[in-house]
Amino acid sequence: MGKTYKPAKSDKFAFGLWTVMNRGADPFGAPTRKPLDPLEAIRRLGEMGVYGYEFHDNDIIPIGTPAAQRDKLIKRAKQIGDSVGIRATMATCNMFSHPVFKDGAFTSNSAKVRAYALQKAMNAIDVGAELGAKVFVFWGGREGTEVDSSKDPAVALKRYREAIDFLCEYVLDNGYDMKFAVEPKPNEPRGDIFLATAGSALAFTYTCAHPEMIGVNPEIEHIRMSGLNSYHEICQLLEAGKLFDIHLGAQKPLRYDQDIRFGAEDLKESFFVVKALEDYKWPGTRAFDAHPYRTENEAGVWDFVEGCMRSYLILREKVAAFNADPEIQGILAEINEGNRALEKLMSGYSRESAAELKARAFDPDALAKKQLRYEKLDQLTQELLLGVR
Ligand code: GCO
Ligand code: MN
Repeated sequence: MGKTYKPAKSDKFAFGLWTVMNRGADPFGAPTRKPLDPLEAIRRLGEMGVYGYEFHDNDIIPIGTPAAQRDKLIKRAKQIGDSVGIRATMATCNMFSHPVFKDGAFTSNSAKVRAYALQKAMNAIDVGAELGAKVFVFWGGREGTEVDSSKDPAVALKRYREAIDFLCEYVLDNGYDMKFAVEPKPNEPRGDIFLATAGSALAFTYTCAHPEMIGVNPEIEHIRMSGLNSYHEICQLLEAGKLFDIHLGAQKPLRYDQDIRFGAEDLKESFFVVKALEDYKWPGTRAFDAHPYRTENEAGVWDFVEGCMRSYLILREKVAAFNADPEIQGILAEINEGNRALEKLMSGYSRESAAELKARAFDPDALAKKQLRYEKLDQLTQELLLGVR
């Protein structure tokens, strides 16, 4: 009681500018909110305790903006950011809105479109560097197909890689302090999008010329759209040292991209995502990428912002309670049964360790008899989340 759950800059929350600028349009309906000026969005987010903002080139600088105006907009964004203590933490390139990208950007069948995409990406990287963003995301929303005869996915991925490799060299050549993160998504707006899951994006990074510069930006909604477990996907990236950014939001599984407020669906999975980020002391920003409901007016946009952060802070508190709960920790200790001698044997191959392991007598029937108290463990977790523990 009496807790405010007010975000501090040290909580390192971030929002995509496009999330609060979203006007509630969907494929069946027109916008329900007035346009929000990006500089105003930066100011308001900063005032609300948000640490960083993420942006597409065209969120701040519309296509075709003359150079002098571009410079002025960047300067204004910096000034406003400084005045309310918010910085650009991630930049990205919009390669999906303009009809030129209707059949892809880096994977388009047209060399001219691919070249334009590369040019646009370089310009966006320049803007990102000027505003101090250390992460640059590639969400290939249009990199995909509806018609499989139109594109060979192997060729498309080769083109994707060539573009990323080119841009890595561009970053290095310019001495920018910037890393890349690929954001996977299975579908929408394309029927099928290349690099559909965290695992496929992760594998792709290792095939690039500078794998150390490229990680993954998983989004909870995109993972759940495939019916997968966002906690598992995120932990795999953490373990591989490839979690370079994250997009937090909520989503019912196996549906269109609902992009709803963080914590609004599957609290338990959201809890475990927060637990992973906190337990591993992941240093990145806790970035939200979702949309206010279409039913909201301008005031509701800020309720959405506040709600995302409050849910994160409350879940973070629940993580601390989980980690300190004697009964929960007791069950965890009980199921994590160690054995020093065996662990040593398994920890690295040698002929001797292999021979010793093969000679050991195990009693699988006896081992199988141990009760694993997962009913109790999950119920305790549930009750902790429900606030009665
Ligand atoms: C989506 C995506 C986008 C990207 C963002 C960065 O709505 O499917 O999440 O929001 O994350 O546009 O390019
Ligand atoms: Mn996203």
